[in-house]
Amino acid sequence: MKEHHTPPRGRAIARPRRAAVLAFVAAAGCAAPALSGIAVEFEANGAAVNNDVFGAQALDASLFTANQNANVFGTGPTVTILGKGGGNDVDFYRFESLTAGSAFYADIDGAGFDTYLALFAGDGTLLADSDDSFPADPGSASQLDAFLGTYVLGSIGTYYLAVSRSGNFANATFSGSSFAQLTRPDGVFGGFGFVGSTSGDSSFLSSGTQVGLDYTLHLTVVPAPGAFALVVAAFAPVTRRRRRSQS
Ligand SMILES: [Ca+2]
Ligand SMILES: [Ca+2]
Ligand SMILES: [Ca+2]
Ligand SMILES: [Ca+2]
Repeated sequence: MKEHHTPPRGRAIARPRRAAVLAFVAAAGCAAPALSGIAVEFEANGAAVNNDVFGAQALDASLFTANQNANVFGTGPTVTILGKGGGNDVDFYRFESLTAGSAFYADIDGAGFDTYLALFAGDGTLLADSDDSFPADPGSASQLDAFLGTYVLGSIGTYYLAVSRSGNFANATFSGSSFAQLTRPDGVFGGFGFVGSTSGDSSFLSSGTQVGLDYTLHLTVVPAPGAFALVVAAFAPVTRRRRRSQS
């Protein structure tokens, strides 16, 4: 039987742990402050405030900045999240894809436990998941650090990425041969993408409180080729009208 749980609504959101962010920046050897691209998970040890889509921590588009971290593939818009998990903790993050066909990948580095990642559509339907990553990618000492992607986000809109411990997997099932291997940016296995998994089922086998084991999660969303040109084209008529009205 599925376990029903109600996430606490009176959430006590910890203020961003600035000391932790600064320590991370120092450890990463960043010469200039790059705090706009870093988010700190708001969950506290012993709490379970972001264990489902309803409590998901929002990642504002402004957090995604051009990647300069050697532990992340490419230079695409990336946000780095300093999170904590372990046990049966599940951490959901919410983000928007601003163009249809954006390329997405999620990269766990330096986790203190065996991590698993699952990607969900805005309605909670499981799109892809991944557990171990062979060989370990830059920034990971262990292949137990999960890597999910590259996955093409088909439409503009909301998506969710969840982090949990390996073994505490997403519940959704899929039928037949409706899955395909994903390819990491460097050409090796990057998890599985699904078609037709249980609609709207974003539940996990278990949901528990945060134990406090560190992980670093990098999310990269690369706009589809030509998307920027389309955005410019969409604004061009407005620009032309404004110029005429000024003359
Ligand atoms: Ca990495
Ligand atoms: Ca957590
Ligand atoms: Ca959590
Ligand atoms: Ca793993």
